[in-house]
Amino acid sequence: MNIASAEVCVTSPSRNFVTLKLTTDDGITGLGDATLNGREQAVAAYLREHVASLLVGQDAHRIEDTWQYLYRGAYWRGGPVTMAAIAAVDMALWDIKGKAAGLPLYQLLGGASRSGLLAYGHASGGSPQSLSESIHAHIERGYRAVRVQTAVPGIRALYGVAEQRQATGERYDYEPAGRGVPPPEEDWDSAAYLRHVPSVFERVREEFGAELPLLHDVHHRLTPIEAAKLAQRLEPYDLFWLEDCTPAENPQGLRIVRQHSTTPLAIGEVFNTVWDFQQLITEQLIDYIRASATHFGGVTPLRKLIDFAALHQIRSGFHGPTDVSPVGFAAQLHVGLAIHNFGIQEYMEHSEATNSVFRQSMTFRDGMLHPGETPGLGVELDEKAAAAFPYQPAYLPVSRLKDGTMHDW
Ligand code: EZ4
Ligand code: CO
Repeated sequence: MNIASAEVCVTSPSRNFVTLKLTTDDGITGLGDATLNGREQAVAAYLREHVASLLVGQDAHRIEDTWQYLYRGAYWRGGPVTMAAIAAVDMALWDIKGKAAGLPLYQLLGGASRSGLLAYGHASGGSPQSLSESIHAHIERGYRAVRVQTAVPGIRALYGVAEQRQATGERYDYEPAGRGVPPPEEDWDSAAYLRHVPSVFERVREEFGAELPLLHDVHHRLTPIEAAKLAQRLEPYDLFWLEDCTPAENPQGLRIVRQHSTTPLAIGEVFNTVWDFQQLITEQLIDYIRASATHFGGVTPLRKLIDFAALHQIRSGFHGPTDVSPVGFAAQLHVGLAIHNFGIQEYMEHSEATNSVFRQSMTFRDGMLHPGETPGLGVELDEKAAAAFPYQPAYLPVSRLKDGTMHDW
């Protein structure tokens, strides 16, 4: 069973997605997600110009060897563009293998280790009242865990707080990123943020009780000592995790956070290879792995990473924003169902438009996700529907301090 063709589809139903479709000489198709938010066309070009011709004629069953060929065989390796491209090839080959075997991917990974995956949704609010309403709305939709993001007095617009876009009259959505050029701008003030956030969790715990798992995402914006202060101040509110509290490039910074707090830490949604995680895992500096199949080179390396993490009692918390396509999301649902050290799965819910282009066997019931029983990944791309949503330039916002200094994402 050889690969006969490799085609790339860029479509924008609510936001841009890059999808690789491999077709074998006996007519089986496999899909892979290569979406890289704000840099989509770079990955599409990498696949079209540099990878597609290497794949045609190759044995579609040789997933490990193909992965090593594309990763190890290139002199310039790693980085988000390369690893998203390799991820798409890897996922598409797993999809094909599952369809050839007549089995959903999780069966090929060892079978189910649980009945479903605990999901968390994104609650947010510009005021205590609207935050409370957003948490209630999530619980009503079935969520048993929520991420809590909040507006901060003194910060005009803050990423992850959906309602602020109306308040500020800005021309962009928070999720997805803003469409058009240039990227929208937000502001940031670490001191204001540190003063405000603990009081928000105090109120949320008072209202919702001790049991609801609460998560919070800092999006890499604090220094290690600021993050340590936040993790320490949040300790009474018993977070499920504190996410991306410091810039991801500086793993030893988390030692300082660890010295001051037992708040569980999650990091790694922007990481691309196991090497980015090596020190964090071996030094026990994190509790949850935030990698996504899409930005980490696919199912093959994600499985190896999570098995490595298991040696250190670290669990999965794979990145599941709407900028991972339904194809990439399905891939990590299959991994999450099969592994032993599953922790939680982020779930942001794709739009109606996205779901009309990507038809999925995945289900969400009573707060639990399941990839379904369709052979392979369980996602089909409706190419006719996709063609109605051409690529649109779109960017995440950038952050500046009050004096104009660029700040970390
Ligand atoms: O901001 O994927 O935890 N989730 C997140 C996401 C990221 C987006 C950026 O593309 O941080 O919402
Ligand atoms: Co995040």
